[in-house]
Amino acid sequence: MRIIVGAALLALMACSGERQNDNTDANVSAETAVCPPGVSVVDAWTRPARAGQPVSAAYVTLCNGGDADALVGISSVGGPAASAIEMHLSAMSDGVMSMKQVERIDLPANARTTFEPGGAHIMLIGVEREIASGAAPTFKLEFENAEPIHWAFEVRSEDDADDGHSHH
Ligand SMILES: [Cu+2]
Repeated sequence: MRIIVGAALLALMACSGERQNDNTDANVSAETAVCPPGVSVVDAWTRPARAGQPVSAAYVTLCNGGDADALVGISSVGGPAASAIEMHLSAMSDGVMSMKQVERIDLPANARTTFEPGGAHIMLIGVEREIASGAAPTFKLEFENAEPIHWAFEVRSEDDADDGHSHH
């Protein structure tokens, strides 16, 4: 009897973790902002990585001055930066950070949406070539409504990206 109850509980937990493809259950930070018409890039950076590194991450801040839109695709331009590039959301649950792949990240109208460590991020799986300053990757960002954007991401080390939280 105890075993059956345990299995049912596990099934319930698995289901509750399956809400997908919207920002409502994850910590994507979006704040009201005055943006140029359409979707534009405010900031875009990626961590340095060596060829063959299993995973790395990139981050972008997008300003949407048009109607509600969504980021629906990311790919590398000029040769693959990684064997797979996915959009991920991070979420904290019971003190454990987990992440999941999503097909879209909503970009509310007249708002700035920020990808950041611990939140929405671009996951680079299987880094194919070195990512370093002077070897910055260019990504193509595709949107539901706005025109695609090609953007060279700035390469920043974790320390550069770390604003004010000194941990040395
Ligand atoms: Cu991830």
